[in-house]
Amino acid sequence: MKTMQLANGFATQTEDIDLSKPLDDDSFETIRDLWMENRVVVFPEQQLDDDQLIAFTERFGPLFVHAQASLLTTYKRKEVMELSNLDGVARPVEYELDWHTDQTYTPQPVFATILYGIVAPKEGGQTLFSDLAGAYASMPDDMRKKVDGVSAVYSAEPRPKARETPLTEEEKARILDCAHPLIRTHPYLDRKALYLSPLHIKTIGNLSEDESFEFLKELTAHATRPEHVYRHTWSVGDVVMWDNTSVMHSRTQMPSGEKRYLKRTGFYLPDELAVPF
Ligand SMILES: O=C(O)CCC(=O)C(=O)O
Ligand SMILES: [Fe+2]
Repeated sequence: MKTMQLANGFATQTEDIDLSKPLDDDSFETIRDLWMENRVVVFPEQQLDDDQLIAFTERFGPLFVHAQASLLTTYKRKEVMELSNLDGVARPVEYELDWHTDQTYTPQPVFATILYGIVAPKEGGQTLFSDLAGAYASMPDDMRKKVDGVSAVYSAEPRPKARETPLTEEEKARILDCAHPLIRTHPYLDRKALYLSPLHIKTIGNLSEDESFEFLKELTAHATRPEHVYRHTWSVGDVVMWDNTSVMHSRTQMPSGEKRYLKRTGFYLPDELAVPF
């Protein structure tokens, strides 16, 4: 398989793979290894219907369904979310989105998220990735001491109310705050990463909310230094798959008038590896 490195020590792009066909065992293993090693893989020029997108996703693990069901109402199948600002969609997704890691506010967060580009903006609406494994490796000792053995408490209500999708009463009762370690060991690799979701962290260790916020800013600044970031500019047909145990992501602003439409799936870890450790 031909690949091209996209960023400093992580993120890669394949050049000759068609995801619409069922993957044989060898191709599957190769892609899985490539993805876990590189945390982010871009598969350009794909053409997938929903069944094919689901079949590809499901090959890797149990299909993800979003904890916040109110986010799903724009689409037919609960395993496929739509991020769209095309005319007529009920809730246009076109706002900037702060750094986060998916579903950290659940006890067993989703392993991978997959986005598939159907309409790409000419400008803006990039997806940015921060390499949290690289950020762990480059972390200064004094910072590492402050995260080693420490947990953070996560909440589904985003800190700045950026998402315009507040929890319903039912969701508030069901999706409770939960804690995860700030240093996470990869479920399959001998590799540690900072585990961070700035959009969702409420408190860190014994710090107050204000102190936690200050420390979180320091950690985020370190993790998003340019050498740890890959910026993905969307083209129609791109499939981008990332490892939520090892990267966090954000979305940049889009000039008004730009159109963007992505479909989104994901898969979970098996239960015995699913709780971050
Ligand atoms: O729209 C994007 O670029 C990213 C959206 C996002 O955070 C996600 O799908 O998890
Ligand atoms: Fe996300």
